[in-house]
Amino acid sequence: MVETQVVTGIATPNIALIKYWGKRDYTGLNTPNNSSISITLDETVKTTTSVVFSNKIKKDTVFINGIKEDITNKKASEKTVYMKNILNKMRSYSNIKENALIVSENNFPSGAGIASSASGAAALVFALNKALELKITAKELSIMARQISGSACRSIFGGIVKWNKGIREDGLDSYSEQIFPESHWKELVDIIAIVDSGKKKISSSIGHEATVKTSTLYKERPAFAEKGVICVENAIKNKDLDLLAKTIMKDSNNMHATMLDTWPPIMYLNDSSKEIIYKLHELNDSQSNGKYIAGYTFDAGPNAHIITIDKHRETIRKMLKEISGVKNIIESHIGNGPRIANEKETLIDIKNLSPVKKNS
Ligand code: 2P0
Repeated sequence: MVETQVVTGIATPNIALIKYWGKRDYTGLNTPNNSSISITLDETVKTTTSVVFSNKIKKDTVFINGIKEDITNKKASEKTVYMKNILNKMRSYSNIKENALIVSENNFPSGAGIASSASGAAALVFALNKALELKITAKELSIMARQISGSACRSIFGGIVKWNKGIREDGLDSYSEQIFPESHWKELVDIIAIVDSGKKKISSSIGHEATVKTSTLYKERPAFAEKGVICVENAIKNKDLDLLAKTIMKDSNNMHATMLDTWPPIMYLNDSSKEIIYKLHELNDSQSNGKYIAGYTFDAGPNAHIITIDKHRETIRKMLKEISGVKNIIESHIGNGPRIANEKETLIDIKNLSPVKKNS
């Protein structure tokens, strides 16, 4: 890098159709007990991350959603430490050794039922790869992103993505790959029903570990999820919405059953989530041809992701509007993965080496 330049990466969250819950490693590798499949969302929901390296920056500085995070602080959160480790690792591969300014923002509220850690980590490693002139492959970026937050390794790709669990202790065979491009099934849509925009009481990281340690039911889960991965892959290949809907609902229910079986129990679903589950089963069971038209899936929170195709959007929206606990609805189709943004999208004021001021 001849002169200081700002690089901006944009990445979007992903929603797992077959879930990742439970790790083999808790030291920061985030290697999972089972493979998983997800859809990467479009830019309706996205994280934008700008980075710059300069000898005018006194120490590595990070702003997330307008708040300065001290990544050099010894009391920093686990995810912040993982982020610092990846920044240092990627910088060690580069000729660029200066300190970094990183500014990251989500265009969706943190309580929107969408995992911002996945898009955040993916946007960061994507931007760092370019800013540090590394030319690291997407597979390796997936491994880097996984070490900040497990599910982030799937947001490195667009379309339908599979995270192969891998078996190696060093995690080098645990990464994601695109199995179908976004163009394969364009009509597929995630209708997100927000029933609670508050922060979750138990973080995913704590939940993963507690479930593996204490749930008896969990012993069955990895094998069940692996079968689900094959089933979802076939359902998507054949655009079989009935099979897709049934498989993802069973997987979500299975994961939440292991959470409830954790000691002390973990319950992410609330009464409105349960009402959505009952209403969607009623709607599916009332179809005259016996085929399901949509499936729900819930992450580590009460907000529903209803996976369907455009043809049934209005029917689903009508169903959701009749549920009083549904506060907001967000819709996202399949996206095409991370990209380097243009100058207009930058979040860094290069003259002052600071975050750009809003409305300026
Ligand atoms: C998933 N979740 O597959 C599952 C479904 C939540 C339920 O991945 O500790 O934030 O950073 O590896 O990735 C949430 O877990 O956990 C998650 P860490 P992460 O999307």
